Amino acid sequence: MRRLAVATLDGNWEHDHTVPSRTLYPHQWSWDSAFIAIGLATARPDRAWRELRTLLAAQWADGRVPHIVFNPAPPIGSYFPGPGFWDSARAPGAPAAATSGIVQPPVHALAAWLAYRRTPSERSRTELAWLYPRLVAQQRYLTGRRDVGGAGLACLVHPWESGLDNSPAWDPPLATVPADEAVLRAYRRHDTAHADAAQRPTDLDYARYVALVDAYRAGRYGDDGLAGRHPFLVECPLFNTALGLAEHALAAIARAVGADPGPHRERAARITATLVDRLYDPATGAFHPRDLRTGRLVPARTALGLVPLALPDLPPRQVATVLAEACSPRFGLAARMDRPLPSHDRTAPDFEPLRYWRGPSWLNLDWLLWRGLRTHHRLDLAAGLRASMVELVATAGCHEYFHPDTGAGLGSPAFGWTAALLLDVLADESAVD
Ligand code: 2M8
Repeated sequence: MRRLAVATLDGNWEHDHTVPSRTLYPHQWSWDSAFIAIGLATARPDRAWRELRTLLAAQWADGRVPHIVFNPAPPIGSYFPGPGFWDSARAPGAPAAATSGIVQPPVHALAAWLAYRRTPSERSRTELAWLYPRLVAQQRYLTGRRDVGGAGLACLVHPWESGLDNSPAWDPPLATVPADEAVLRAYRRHDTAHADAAQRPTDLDYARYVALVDAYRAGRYGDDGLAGRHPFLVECPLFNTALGLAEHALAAIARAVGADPGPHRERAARITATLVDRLYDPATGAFHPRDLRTGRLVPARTALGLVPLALPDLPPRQVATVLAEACSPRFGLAARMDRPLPSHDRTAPDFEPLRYWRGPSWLNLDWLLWRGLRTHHRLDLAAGLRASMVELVATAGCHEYFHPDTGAGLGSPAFGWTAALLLDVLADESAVD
């Protein structure tokens, strides 16, 4: 399995970064690269650092790390929306490379720290020292310009920023985004040429995704006054968990590079407390996104609501209730799992076992939860989830996602983070960080 995973990453390596998939995603994606670096550190450490360096070299002047860095090599039109649509060159503070204008969950500081822990050499320390101020600037952007709600959490302006593009969590806030399907007719989706349309977001979803990019791009990706004008503004539990994990990782990185870890520890504690205060629902015992345009929590019970378990300072009450939710028939977490963990409540009427983030199992969600289970000393459940991850890849290969009942492979067949995170769990059975 290790050989298969390394071969998958080698096959997706593209001179200075790894593509998530040769067919579906022929550029560099932000959170994919972080997960991929974690796996590369176990097998190709030089590439792990190169991966993160390439991504962070495309950071904007305001600190944002773009969700896509476009590789000029693939033919124009090989991915939609491509560099022409994003038109980042006209935005103030954009880097020389063509990029998108939005972000993804900030799992990069954690990735850098884990890569360093795997290969704690002098070279790694130099890389860590190069990354440190850039990772700090990324946090500053997210907790500053993106704190639309004013409480200290980052706000998302597009479902793509969550990484869980078409999660049912985004249905209510998306419903009010004007969807002009004529816009889509002017462009052409490419994903459905490479993957079964039944496993991808719908055309209506895409029409809204495009409308949201249009709206953000019209303001040249500026964040001033978003509250009054932008049609999609949400605080996401997964994204903000990553934000908190990043401060924990930055505290460790600061120690390693001779900087002060204190401010990072304080920020980490603040983010966890605010997450509990704003996104926890005692009625469900889980976390939910907050729609800033209505002020309300989104009721859907998706895997997003379990991810705060990854925070080491999550209070015991939330740890207990999130575990109860994860172990309920909705998600079926167990020391011996009879089915993979789904991305959405499998008892919900809108659960769709084939469609992308509306039901299928994903290794990055498993991995985040697996880390949380170890952090909170639930080694029995961590072992069950790990076994489920290994079995998925053993049976179906390094697929992008998996059928949550049968484990059959879905989406792209040679997917970067599936390979990378598998390498991490294979290399690391018992350590608690
Ligand atoms: C998916 O998102 C892209 C848009 O960013 C797409 O559907 O074209 C998501 O699964 C996202 O989480 C992931 O980073 C990206 C590349 O793997 O693909």
